[in-house]
Amino acid sequence: MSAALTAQAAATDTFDAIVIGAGMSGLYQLIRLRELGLRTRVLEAGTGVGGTWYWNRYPGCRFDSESYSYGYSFDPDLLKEWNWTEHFAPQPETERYLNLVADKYDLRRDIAFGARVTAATWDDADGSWTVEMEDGSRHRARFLVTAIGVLSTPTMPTFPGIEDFRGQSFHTGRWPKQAVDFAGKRVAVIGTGASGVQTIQEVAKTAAQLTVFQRTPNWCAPLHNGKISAEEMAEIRTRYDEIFRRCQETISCFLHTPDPRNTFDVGAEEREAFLETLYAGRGFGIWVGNFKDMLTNRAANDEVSRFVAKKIRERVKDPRIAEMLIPKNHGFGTRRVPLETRYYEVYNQPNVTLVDSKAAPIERITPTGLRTTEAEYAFDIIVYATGFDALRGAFDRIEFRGRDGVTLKEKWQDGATSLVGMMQDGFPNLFTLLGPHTALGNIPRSIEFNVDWVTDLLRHMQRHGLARAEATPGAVARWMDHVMETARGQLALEVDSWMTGVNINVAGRQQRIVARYMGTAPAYRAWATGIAERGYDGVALR
Ligand code: N01
Repeated sequence: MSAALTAQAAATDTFDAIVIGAGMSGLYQLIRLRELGLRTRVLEAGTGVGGTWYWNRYPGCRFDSESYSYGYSFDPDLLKEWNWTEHFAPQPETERYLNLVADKYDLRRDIAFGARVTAATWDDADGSWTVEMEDGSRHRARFLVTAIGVLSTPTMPTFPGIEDFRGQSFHTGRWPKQAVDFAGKRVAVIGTGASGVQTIQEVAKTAAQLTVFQRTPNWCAPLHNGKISAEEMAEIRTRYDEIFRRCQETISCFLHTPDPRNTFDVGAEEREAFLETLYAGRGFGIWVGNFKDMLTNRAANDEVSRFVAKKIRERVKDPRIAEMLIPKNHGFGTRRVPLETRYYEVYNQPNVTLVDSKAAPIERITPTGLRTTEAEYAFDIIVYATGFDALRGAFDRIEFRGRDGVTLKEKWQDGATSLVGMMQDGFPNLFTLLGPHTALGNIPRSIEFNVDWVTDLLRHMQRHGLARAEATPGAVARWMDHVMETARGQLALEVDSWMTGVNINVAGRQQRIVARYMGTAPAYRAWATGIAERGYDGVALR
């Protein structure tokens, strides 16, 4: 290790590296930093490891990626040891899996739990970050890695009266550890994104009455989950190399990737048969494995929307409810497609009511329920499935102050910028693992790549006795031009969603922007790898 990296390691609150967050990226980053011999501290706001899979314990929460494509790929022993029990694992299983990883690598000894970071300030004279905690304590480190997630800052509606409600209320992204009993209860679910859909189909099984407040319907598609038998798991294990290779080749690291044909390359009958196959298939096939022009060609997109609308009409008995559930303001796949298990059939149950909260907006939460512009409702439990301040919300909650005294929030006032989502000019030695404009998709695959990229850069610095790394403004500008270029012509940009940076509940998040990298994961990796291969071209090192 270079002298530059060891000089600070003596004081108890001083580390070589600090990682914020002990979710999937933070845990893997800790493992890699230890390999470099760096004294590392992970600061985690929760009381356990798991990040997304620690906080989101709402009923029905599970993967939408095939389990065996989602787990870590870096450790052959872990792959041998761990058995997935369902094609799309439920949250408790994933939380157990991440705890096993923490145990196996003895990670907890380097993690501070219940440790919420409020600020991080770069000291240019000293070449280190000072990290401030909610309890007033401070830590210092030469390197700061954010592993704070993409969808980790829950947002509540701005309705008045939320505090006055006398029943129980929960946000899906901050679900309590103790089980919530819905049996015999009058339950409201507000929000019908991926979290709402998973919650609704589960709560409908036991609630006396479930009232769903839907402002914008989403296009949902069947998950087709199933148990994995011991024999099947043994067979999957023999294919891990092939599975992870496939994830490296596909556009967003899922097992699915677009069909090479355009929608109208084939006749109507063949097209319908293809869509039927996708609809009957597991996971994201119908979204990510559809005709390759489905998300850029309006007529092609209309074809798929028409097909899925037909399915909704077949599945929902009451034609009026079916029409309420069919999106009219956006085409299929232009927002994140929630995957479901008998979601539409829920609306055939006598205990379930769907309310159009665009036609009759919620005016306020009352002590006994809520009031819309048209009616008053009484509830025992209100579930807020109202989403997250996605992508940059977690960054805004921490005051990162860089080399020139400017905060990241100020720097990003007109939109976030970065070098491959992982580095910022003006913020030396700050590595933002799932920062804005990294490749998302099947996220653990992106996490492993990004962590390895940061680790390789730090190794390069060790080898060459370097203490500082900072993206150059020119490299950031070139990357951002590429980000904008890949977004051109995408129908998703015409729709409000977290993917276009819109959140009605957060000030300043009303305008659609290019909020994420919209190119392919292989193109993303090629760009980042190119930087490394050219000796960290675009990164000022000294
Ligand atoms: O959040 P969302 P989410 N009044 O933003 C409504 C990932 N995820 O937590 O669409 C009334 O999608 C809002 O309405 P509208 C996945 O990437 C993954 O469900 O804005 N309604 C919308 O219906 C997903 O995309 C998995 O009109 C209000 C809902 O709340 C992302 O997380 C599982 C409202 C928010 O939907 C976010 O999903 C779950 C208001 N004031 C989530 N404010 C898996 O992989 C918001 N809404 C399994």
